[in-house]
Amino acid sequence: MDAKKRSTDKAAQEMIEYMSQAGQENAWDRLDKQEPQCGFGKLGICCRICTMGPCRIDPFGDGPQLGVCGADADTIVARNFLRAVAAGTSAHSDHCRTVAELFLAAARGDAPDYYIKDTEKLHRVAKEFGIATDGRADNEIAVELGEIALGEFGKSEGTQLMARRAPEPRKEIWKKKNVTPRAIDREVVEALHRSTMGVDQDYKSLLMHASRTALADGWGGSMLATDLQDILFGTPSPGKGEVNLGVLESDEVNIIVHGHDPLMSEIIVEAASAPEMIANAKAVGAKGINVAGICCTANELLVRHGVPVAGNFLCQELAIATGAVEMMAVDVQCVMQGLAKVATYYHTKLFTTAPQAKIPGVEHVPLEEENALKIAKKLVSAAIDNYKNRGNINIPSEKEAGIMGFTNESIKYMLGGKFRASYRPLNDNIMNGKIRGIAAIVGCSNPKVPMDSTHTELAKELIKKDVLVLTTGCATIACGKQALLNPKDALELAGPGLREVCEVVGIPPILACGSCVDNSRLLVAASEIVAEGGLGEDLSALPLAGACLESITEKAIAIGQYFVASGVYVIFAKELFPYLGSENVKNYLLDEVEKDFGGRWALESDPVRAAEMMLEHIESKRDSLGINEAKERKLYSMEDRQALGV
Ligand code: XCC
Ligand code: SF4
Repeated sequence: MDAKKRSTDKAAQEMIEYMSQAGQENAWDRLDKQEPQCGFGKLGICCRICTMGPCRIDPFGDGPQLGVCGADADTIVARNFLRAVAAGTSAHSDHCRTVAELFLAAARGDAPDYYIKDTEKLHRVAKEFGIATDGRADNEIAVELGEIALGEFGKSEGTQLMARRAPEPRKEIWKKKNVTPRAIDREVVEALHRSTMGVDQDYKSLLMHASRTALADGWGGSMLATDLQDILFGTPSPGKGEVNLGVLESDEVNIIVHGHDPLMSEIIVEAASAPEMIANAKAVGAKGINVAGICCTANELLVRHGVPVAGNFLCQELAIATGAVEMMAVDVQCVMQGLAKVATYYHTKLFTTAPQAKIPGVEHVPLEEENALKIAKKLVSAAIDNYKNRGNINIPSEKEAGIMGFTNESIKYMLGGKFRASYRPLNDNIMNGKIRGIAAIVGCSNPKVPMDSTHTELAKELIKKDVLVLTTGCATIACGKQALLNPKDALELAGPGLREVCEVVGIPPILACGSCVDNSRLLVAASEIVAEGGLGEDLSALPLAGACLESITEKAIAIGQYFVASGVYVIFAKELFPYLGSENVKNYLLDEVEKDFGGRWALESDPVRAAEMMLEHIESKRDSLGINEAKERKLYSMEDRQALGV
């Protein structure tokens, strides 16, 4: 076991060593035990959709080329891809539905511990949805907005309201291809239906529906989740935060919130700051209560409240192994069942809090809308009571500070000021070439890749080449751990053009934009950059590229596909893309899809090479826009002027 091969982050290396010496297993050890992993699964050519199977296609061509039903590799791989997109869309969207339900309950006064924090955004989104706002109470507007939002999941007619935010030519493309997303539930149900035995057996047709389903995520569930959360919990604005296991305190009650859905964790943060809770903590000998986050719940709390982040996905087990965590409350997604085992070695009390997510042996305390604060206080009290049970602790010292919490709103504000908030300065600096383009770095951590290495190397390569980087999810936390969200440190690594612009407008070169549902913020920002003018008419014209070199979940496939169907070039790590067992599917996703949507997938695992590919793409878009030509003053003749009609 070589901890350095498992992670590039020192704190994690230390904890990996520590767990190994203590004989405690984590994700890396379990991965070792799984090796060699199934070659059919890696290529996406196994099918167990019906009981005539499970079937698998021989990738070398000697053995069977068809499943019992006659399905070929194209169909099987395309179905697997579509099902991944559907599952990813479900994850983001079911999270959104929970938020929408609570939003509505809060607006109706049925969830007394929650209230609307950003009324400006409430009015803005309400107007966008055609809701009358003049002379109406905020709560009344919010009830109507909440009802419409919930309708987005199951409405019997019409398409996603958020998709209207896309540039006109983009909407035309979606219309022409018949992929404008309808009700979210419908797209997911149809995806599952199409991919059952004996239904859709044309890989192109299956993949086209993958686009529609993914768009229901990006321009539906995810975007709606982001906006409703902003209205309910406040729209983030850039602020300081700290990242890595060193945020755990040796002399305070440490609470970790982990997962994705901020409903419970928001209230836990509130409960932990209640004077009586702090007094109780002091009564048991602690100096206070420290709440820290892991995964996207962490991102949600960080960008809104500056709550420190203990780590990203692969840090969850390591955090417990510090022995300093009194309580961990988990909600949905990316929560390893392995936590339950690790927690048995320590005093940590683990709770599941989302009705959708339980773990055997772990106490389940579901959030109740009417009693949220009371339940949160119960959890915080359990943490305080548990402080006395602490044994030896081993908290790595590493932590880094950075600026996080950039949104479409705040970027515009920083660029143009309160009264003239606008993307104009950004567009101008892209057009004059000081900034070459924009890159999105998104994704997870995966034990198959040395933790944080690819996200951070890629980010460094890109800013060095004057590309402005926007990041979300565990990739953001990776950047944070390596001080790349610290504006001073990051600016030193930035190319001269990017650096100059960042210094003038006061933004760092890597913008931490929040959780994975907040990838929708990038879609909105890109649409507004198009609307600002000068960089083409559609998202596909922008000098923009995305990358996800460390991923784990089906959600990443859904995100990738909605970016592609929105016209964006997306690079993914080849060995984490299990859909290459069909030449036709591969050709479509890596090439032909560009004719349909202007975006496509590309596969590359090496961050330096991926950065080059993104740059090539960005420069080719700049060429097409005509902003790379050396500008010469054109002397007009009389005929030229007449031709111009001036
Ligand atoms: Fe999960 Fe969102 Fe991936 Fe991190 S980045 S491992 S999905 S927590 Ni979303
Ligand atoms: Fe096999 Fe076809 Fe059934 Fe899949 S759907 S398990 S390929 S028979």
